[in-house]
Amino acid sequence: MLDQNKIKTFNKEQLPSHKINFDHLEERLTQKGLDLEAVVDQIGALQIAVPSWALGTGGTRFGRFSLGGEPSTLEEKIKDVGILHALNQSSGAISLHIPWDIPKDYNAIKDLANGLDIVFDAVNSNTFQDQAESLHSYKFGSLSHIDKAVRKEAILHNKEVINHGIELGSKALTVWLADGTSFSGQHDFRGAFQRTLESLEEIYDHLPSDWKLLIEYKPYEPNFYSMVIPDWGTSHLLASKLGDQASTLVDLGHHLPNTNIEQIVALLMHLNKLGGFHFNDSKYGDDDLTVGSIKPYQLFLIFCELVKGMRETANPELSWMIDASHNLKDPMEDLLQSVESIKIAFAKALLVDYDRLKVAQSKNDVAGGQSILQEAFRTDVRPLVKESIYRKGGALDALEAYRYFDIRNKLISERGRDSKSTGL
Ligand code: AFD
Ligand code: MN
Ligand code: MN
Repeated sequence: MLDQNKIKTFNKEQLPSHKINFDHLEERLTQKGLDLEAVVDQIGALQIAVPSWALGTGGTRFGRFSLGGEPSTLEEKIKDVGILHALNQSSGAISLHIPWDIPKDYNAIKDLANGLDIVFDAVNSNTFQDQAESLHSYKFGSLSHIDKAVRKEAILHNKEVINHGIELGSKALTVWLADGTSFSGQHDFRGAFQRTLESLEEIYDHLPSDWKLLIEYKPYEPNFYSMVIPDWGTSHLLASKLGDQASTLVDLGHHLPNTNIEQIVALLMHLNKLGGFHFNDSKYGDDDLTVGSIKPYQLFLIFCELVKGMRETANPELSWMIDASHNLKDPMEDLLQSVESIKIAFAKALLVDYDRLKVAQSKNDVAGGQSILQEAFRTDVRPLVKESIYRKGGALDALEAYRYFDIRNKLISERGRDSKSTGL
């Protein structure tokens, strides 16, 4: 549907001179001893995994308004990520959700992804919905369930998810548990924690030696009184008890209002236990809104901790993934906006003069420290992001190009107005 020549034609119309103007930045970067080429390369190298479940309309418990042309097979999902990646050259990975995305033919799926320059990031298990072949119900939990038989089934499911991932070249399993309670007295907190730990130990033992186990946390929903893994501390405690291959996954929407997420990111990196992200944004809860659309300064501060952490800690390679649910926007447009927000926050964080910041902190120069950060945040880095994508053959304006090529209508004519994606 999209090839580099078509994108080149689009770019030529957008920018006949083929020269993106970032003179104002060049001088500033040089002043700060930053090499423009290196900054552009770093921005270009950042690849953000697209969640397979977010390529369709997510819906809420109050309804779902599909817009048609949605991918209803794994092949179609991979093709959609291929379109995004052709446009922004920054979505070179997909995160699958099992059993929604079980390949029928691993080699065919790998060839399809490979042909689109896409790799498989973390695979996600699902013990929050009863599966067709489920002998038991996950209604009262899974890895923490009081009934050993249910726990065994949930453990087996996670091992199967790892096996699917191994076939596809994935190197990480993300475990998010819906386990918890909605009423006091429903279960014993310590017993539920211990059962969860022991279940995770069995899953951990099944991990290949080059895999990661990413343990996600969430303070509420679908349970509303307690969750078995409610916060970063519990996730970190489990990851520490399990071993070096286990770490914490930070989903930006999984914090109570006003939580200082950048501090959590800093501490997890200090402990070499930050495994990766599910990027989104929220106003009130796990709203799964477009990352950077509500709190762009928070996203920038998170990236400042990431840039420092990647330079100063031994934290392992991160999994950069989006996790959002689109109800009002075209999912593909939302994902293009998400990736752009992430790249802009990262580019701004690269511009911060961390040496000067350290000096300000050593003198308790509060205003000085704040202005160093805000000066970078207030810099328009879009030309750098555009250049990093343009050099790799992407579109100068991915969202504009998506509309210019009328992709949604092409998908609707190909797949029909009623095609619905599986998943959340
Ligand atoms: C829901 C959960 C959690 C999980 C995702 C995919 O809140 O974020 O990572 O589904 O399973 O959003
Ligand atoms: Mn998530
Ligand atoms: Mn979530």
